[in-house]
Amino acid sequence: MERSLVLVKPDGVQRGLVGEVIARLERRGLLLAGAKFMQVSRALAEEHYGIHKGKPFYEGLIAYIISAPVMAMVWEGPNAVVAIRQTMGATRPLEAAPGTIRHDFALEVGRNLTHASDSPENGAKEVALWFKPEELVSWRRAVDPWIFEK
Ligand code: D4T
Repeated sequence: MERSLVLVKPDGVQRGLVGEVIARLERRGLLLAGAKFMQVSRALAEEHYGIHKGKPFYEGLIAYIISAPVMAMVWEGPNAVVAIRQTMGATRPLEAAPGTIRHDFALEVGRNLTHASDSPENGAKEVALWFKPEELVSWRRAVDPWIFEK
């Protein structure tokens, strides 16, 4: 089953939106496989956002993600990466579709509330970067056959 790292970033935590994000992912039918409330170190932030190093927004992005605690989670399901990014909405909140988290709760790209992995490969990489294997729970819900076709 495909996995994605999901972060409720510091702005989402400060604004009391952790429950809202979890509720929307649960309601969609996705399965929670891990969660931890944590302060992100600069080292982890730099590794996670390594691809953006040198870009004009890089320093601000690192400062933002380490500014206060985040809720880090792993969610899984069929095509979880695409499904979760759809629930989050476009990176720039003004381009996010109505009904998505970023449309409904955000205005600026530098305060866009959440992170979600952008490919299954990056999902696996990011889950391994943020979580130890023993922090992940492999389980199934009784309702899964009513949500997952296979
Ligand atoms: P994250 O990684 O936060 O889920 O964002 P996305 O996957 O949706 O988008 P991204 O990797 O292109 O950008 C990472 C992060 O950088 C911030 N950002 C991005 C910014 O502050 N200014 C910008 O111009 C861009 C492109 C927002 C998300």
